[in-house]
Amino acid sequence: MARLTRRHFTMGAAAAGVTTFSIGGARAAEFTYKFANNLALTHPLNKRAQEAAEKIKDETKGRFELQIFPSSQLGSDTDTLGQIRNGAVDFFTLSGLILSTLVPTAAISGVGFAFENYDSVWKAMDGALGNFIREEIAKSRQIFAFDKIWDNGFRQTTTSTKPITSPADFDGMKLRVPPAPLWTSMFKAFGAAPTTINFNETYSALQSKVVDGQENPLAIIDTAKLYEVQSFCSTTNHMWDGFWFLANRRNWDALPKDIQDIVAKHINAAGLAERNDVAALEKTLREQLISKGMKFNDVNATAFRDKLRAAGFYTEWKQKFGDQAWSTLEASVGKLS
Ligand code: X2X
Repeated sequence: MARLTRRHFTMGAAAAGVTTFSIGGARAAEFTYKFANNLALTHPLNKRAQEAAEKIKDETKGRFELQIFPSSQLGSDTDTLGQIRNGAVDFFTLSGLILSTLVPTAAISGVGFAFENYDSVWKAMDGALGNFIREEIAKSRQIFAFDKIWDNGFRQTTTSTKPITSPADFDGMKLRVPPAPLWTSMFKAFGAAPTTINFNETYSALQSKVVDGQENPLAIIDTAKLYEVQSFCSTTNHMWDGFWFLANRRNWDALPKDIQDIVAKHINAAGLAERNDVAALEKTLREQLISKGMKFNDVNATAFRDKLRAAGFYTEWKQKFGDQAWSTLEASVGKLS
């Protein structure tokens, strides 16, 4: 009953445009913004976002509250992309590849074997390539991306059937890939049979054997407990993937400048901290996942890259992305096609 009364009071007060007070006496935030993501609470992305939320609340003296919805609680990535565009969600972390269904060139950072290591990733994504993609995202007018892209990691291949030791092991393999044309194209080029499935349905698709494998960084294989339904992990390192921290343009513009500055400062700093966390995890998780029963093997990346080249993957995507985008990528990472 108390809850009902309070809810009515809050709604009435909000409708009347006056500041609301909760029953405990703590003042409700003036701005409550929703941040959606597809990762478990235990992933560094959510830990760092939580820390940022606390710092933002402190520094805005409670005026701004960042509400975090992990684990696709507000819907799949495909659904949430719709919600960040129309403003039902205020912030969303999304892979550039999935974002490419709205901003085609955002997928370019996911070209197979483009980045050799983290040094080349951050040089490109904090430099010319990242700037180019952020400008393309901003052109959508509905959304924009914060300065610092967050890390997902270098993607590895897991299966329940057999290890991937050479490209031939991909032949006809039923693999889950995220919903993005570049992913489907790449795994077809490897010879596999990719199926697009949103991340929030991936565990159950693996468990019920709708697909035999998937590919994700170790931090996700661990925090999403994919080791429970996958036996082999082959360190294919076929792609680096990151999460753009996206904001709905209209809702962002509705914030006072001083609050915008505080939010952006803490979000970007949290992104940098998250990058370090993920890099550290990539060094230690292999042993942990082995102790949880996964069998690891390393591969010769050259054979996989040659397979993509022979299948015409680079030629096709160079043409799709266009000369400007492709030369921006090659200026950062060297010649690809
Ligand atoms: O869907 C995936 O595999 C994930 C979690 O890595 C992305 O968000 C692209």
